[in-house]
Amino acid sequence: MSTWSLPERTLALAVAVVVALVAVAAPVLASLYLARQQSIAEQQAHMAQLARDVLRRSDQTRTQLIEAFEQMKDVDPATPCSPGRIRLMGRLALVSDQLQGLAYVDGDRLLCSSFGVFDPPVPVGAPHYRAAYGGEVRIGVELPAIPGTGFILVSRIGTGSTGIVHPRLLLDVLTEEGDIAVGLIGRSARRPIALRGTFDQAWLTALGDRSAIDLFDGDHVVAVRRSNIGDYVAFAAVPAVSIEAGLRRTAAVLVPIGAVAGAVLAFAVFYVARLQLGVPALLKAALRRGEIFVEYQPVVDLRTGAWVGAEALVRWQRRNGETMRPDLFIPVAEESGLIGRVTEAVADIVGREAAGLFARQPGFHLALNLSSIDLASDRVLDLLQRLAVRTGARAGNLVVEITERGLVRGPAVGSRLEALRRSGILIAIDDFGTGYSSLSYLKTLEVDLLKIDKSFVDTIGRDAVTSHVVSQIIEMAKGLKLGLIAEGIEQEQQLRFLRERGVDFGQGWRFARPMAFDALLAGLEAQAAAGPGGTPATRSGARPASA
Ligand code: G
Ligand code: G
Ligand code: MN
Repeated sequence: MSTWSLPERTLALAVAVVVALVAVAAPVLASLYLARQQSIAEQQAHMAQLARDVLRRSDQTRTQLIEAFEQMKDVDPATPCSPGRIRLMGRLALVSDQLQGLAYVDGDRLLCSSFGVFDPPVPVGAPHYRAAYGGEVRIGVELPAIPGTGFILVSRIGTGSTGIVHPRLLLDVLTEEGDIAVGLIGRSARRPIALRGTFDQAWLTALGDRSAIDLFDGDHVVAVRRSNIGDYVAFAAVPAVSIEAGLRRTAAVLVPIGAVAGAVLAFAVFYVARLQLGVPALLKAALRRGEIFVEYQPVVDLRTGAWVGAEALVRWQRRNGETMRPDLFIPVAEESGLIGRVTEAVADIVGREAAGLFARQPGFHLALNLSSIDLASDRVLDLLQRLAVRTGARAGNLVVEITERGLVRGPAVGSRLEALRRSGILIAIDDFGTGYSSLSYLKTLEVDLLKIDKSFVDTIGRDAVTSHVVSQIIEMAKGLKLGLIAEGIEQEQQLRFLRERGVDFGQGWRFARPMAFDALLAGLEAQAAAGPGGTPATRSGARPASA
């Protein structure tokens, strides 16, 4: 039994709601996080692939340029554009798949190329930069008759031999991936040679002296690869927003599912919580409105089958028809301080329904369940004495059932029980065997009856070990001269087992279910026509009503 106070319960339930929300939110957030990590990792690999492709093409181009320069090196500076030279350049361009053409540059003028002599010469300006390994690079040079394309011109220093490179050829690594930037960057000059999209100098800085880096700077997923042979690096970058677009699609599926699951879970927890917290208020109203009533389950003499007594069991049916189970609301009543009023209500109902009962049924007994909290107060004595007066009870007609747990509540309980016994009320230990299983209190406390819990009776004929425990309980009770009532008898086999071992009394659906008082009375009268009954046997100190 839980002994939490109301604020503690409220706190616990608030925690439960929070836990439920976290339980749903955490996997959703975690999977979004993982999806993001996964997608960054995928993009990173993709960018590295693209950068490597650009680099491979650029290295190829460089190699072909150097080969061509080798072929062109025996130039006669007097006739750099002779028909023989132009044919040579044409042949070299033809065998190269990366070079658009070859040319001869004098100063800042392009005199001729594999396409022919330029007349007048084409001004190409000064080189944009000089590569670290010897080579002058001009970028974005337009050639006559091919407007709109900025070619890359690479010249071998001091020779005028020049290669013409189409920038798209270097970057021709992707099909239709709109927002991916790729480029070839002159490393020491820190200048783009060929570029599609935008380039951030910081990426080159991040590369430093390393030959490769993969980075995610928050805005872009970037891969930079340095050439082993040339003074340039290739990079590819994709903006984070396009990753987020993919994530949004994932989130668009995950988040609603998570939100719905979370809402359902939180609502369920909240509903249960409210119901739990609301029970004391509902119970108060129920006590006021008379939604509480009592059913009586007969206790039978196992040898004769006669009804010798009955246990009063509290019932609560709400106006909407819902029945509340006592094993659920009794603990709540105990926690919220309402158990005293429940006990009073039960005693009051029993007193009314069973008024004068024992005058007509002197050998019968009625049992009430008491909570340990009831035993902590003096009111319980008055309550039972009043009940005794109303029902016409004499010693042995009234029984109180207390659970084992209730019994170990301290010295006040012991003295209260003694006072009850002095006024002729029998004490039964309810649910025996399920509680503290320390039997010492049986010797120190004066009790009259043991009720063997249904869980033990259930094992008879099914579980040899536990049914052996039943036998031991029976022997011990006999040794202590306690009366025994077996609870929850449902089968003939259980009845036989218990009867053979000398158990006097029993309760269970095998005999009768809890019933209204009228039905109990009717049953008793029908039985009176057949023969006499009895009361539970008691130990020497207690006087059974039939004596
Ligand atoms: O028969 P039923 O399912 O209602 O019993 C459920 C539990 O509620 C049993 O453990 C029984 O002892 C307990 N109980 C039934 N009526 C009362 C009562 O009036 N007071 C107390 N304290 N417990 C009761
Ligand atoms: O007070 P106690 O814990 O003994 O409560 C008895 C409980 O056991 C009540 O809920 C009562 O309705 C229930 N009960 C009584 N006899 C039987 C029975 O034969 N089978 C089952 N399943 N329950 C029973
Ligand atoms: Mn009981």
